[in-house]
Amino acid sequence: MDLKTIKTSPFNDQRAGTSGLRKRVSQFKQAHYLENFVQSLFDVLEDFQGKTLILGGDGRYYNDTAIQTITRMAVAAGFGRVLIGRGGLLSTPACSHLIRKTGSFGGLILSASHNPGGPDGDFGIKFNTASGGPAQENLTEQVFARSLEIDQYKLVESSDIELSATTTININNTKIDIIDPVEDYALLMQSLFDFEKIRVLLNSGFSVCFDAMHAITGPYAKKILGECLNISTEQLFNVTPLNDFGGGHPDPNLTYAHELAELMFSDNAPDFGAASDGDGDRNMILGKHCFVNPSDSLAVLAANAHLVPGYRNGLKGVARSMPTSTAVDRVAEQLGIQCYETPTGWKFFGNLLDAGRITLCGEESFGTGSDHVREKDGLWAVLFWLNIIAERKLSVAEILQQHWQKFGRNFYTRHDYEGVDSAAAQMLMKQLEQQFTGLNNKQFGHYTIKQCDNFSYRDPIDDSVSEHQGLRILFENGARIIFRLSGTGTRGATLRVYVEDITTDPARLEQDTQQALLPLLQIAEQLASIKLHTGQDKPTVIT
Ligand code: VG1
Ligand code: CO
Repeated sequence: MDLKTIKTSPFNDQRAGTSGLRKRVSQFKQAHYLENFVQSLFDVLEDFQGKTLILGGDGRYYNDTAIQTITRMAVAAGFGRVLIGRGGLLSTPACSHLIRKTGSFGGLILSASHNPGGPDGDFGIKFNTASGGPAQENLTEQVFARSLEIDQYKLVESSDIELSATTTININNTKIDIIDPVEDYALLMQSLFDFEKIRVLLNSGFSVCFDAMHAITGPYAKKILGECLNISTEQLFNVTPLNDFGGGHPDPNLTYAHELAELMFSDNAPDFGAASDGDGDRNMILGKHCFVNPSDSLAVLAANAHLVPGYRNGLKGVARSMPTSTAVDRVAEQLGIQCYETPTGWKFFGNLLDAGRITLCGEESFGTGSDHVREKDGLWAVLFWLNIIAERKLSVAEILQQHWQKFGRNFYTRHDYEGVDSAAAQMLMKQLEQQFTGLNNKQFGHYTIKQCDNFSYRDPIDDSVSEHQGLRILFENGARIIFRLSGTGTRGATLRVYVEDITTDPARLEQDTQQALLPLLQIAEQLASIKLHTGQDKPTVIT
């Protein structure tokens, strides 16, 4: 087939955020927009001729068109093989696994994760390297620089490829394989967890439900939870991926997965409930009448990992993103292993995982994962919890209570203010940071400030430094208030306020989170005038 070179001119907004390039569909649909980004990436990458590229996405609107375009460009660029999930589908963790398993050069994941989809929603694209993890900042910055200069891109003139069935075709010197998106991932899960034990738990009457939120985990849940674990189809909700996620927000939290949350707090609540996000890397875990805070989830997984086949030999170390609560730090201390604190975003865990410094890692934003892939992994976390429950024979609530009794409890909440005017959000951050020098040792009731800073991270493996990763107000007793602006939003700014306090007082362990954190929330308002700057009296989402 003929190669065609198309003239183009740069856009100036193709810098990757926390997790790849994420924009409104209307922006992505502009002529040459996607092509410019992909060609900028191919221009910057080296030595991929003849090698394999993995390609797939979460099935959102524009996924199909983008798959066709990228395949034509990958052929023109000289990849030897393009491996595409059937229907153009691959979850983020499954893509990461395939890159690693097949020894591919890298992969392109088409997703805007938890952001809404559809013609008026968002689209996104992210490049993962041979390790299976998201590209590091030095690469994404090179791509951005290239995107400001680009004047042409190349593609092969071919008709659309058929994505609906597994098959192999050749275009010029490139082999295109359409593969089952679930199979390899399902095998990986079976190698890590004791499916037989989980089946025994389920047969004993322990009831489980899962909400795929009309996103990518639908087919994975049907195979792994439905076929392998015999969970009935009535217990698997919204498992048909829709290109607009049924009009919902595929974000597994108490606000956007409210149907599941309501069920889990109702009289006929099952014993266990879980949900995942647009691209399948997040998880929300609920027990009967009980919500597991993601920071606690990471700590519980770390404390119980030795019960699970894949982690029986113990953990090398753990890591959490800076705003994630320090619950896992105390588990690490007891286990005598290192705990690393990284900036927000999975790309920062990659080096630690590759270097064998850590086995488990996680973020407060409903993301947990391990060295089995180089992304966070939603269904993996669900299976991990089920395996722990099958071993310990306790309810989710009992596991949490016992954890808090042993390690103390981190009260933790995140308040998101979405759709804030960008300039106003910047002003809030600037004015707060300006006060920092005067805040040291300042006392608010029984909270005394120990340190305030703008978090900066030096990667212990490659010494790269990432600055301005969030404003931290740290108190003497371990309490923290953190302010950050989101790097994944596409509409104005999203302010995230993370608040945490620690207690070991047995009488306080069961206290309501928002109640326990009220004094710190008031300090946050006092210091940052959140209502004034955002023009909102209350957060859009409370976790
Ligand atoms: C958010 C979360 C962050 C996560 C990122 C990508 O980023 O806070 O923890 O890594 O989303 O998640 P931000 O910059 O909006 O706070 V996702 O599920 O792309 O897969
Ligand atoms: Co996601």
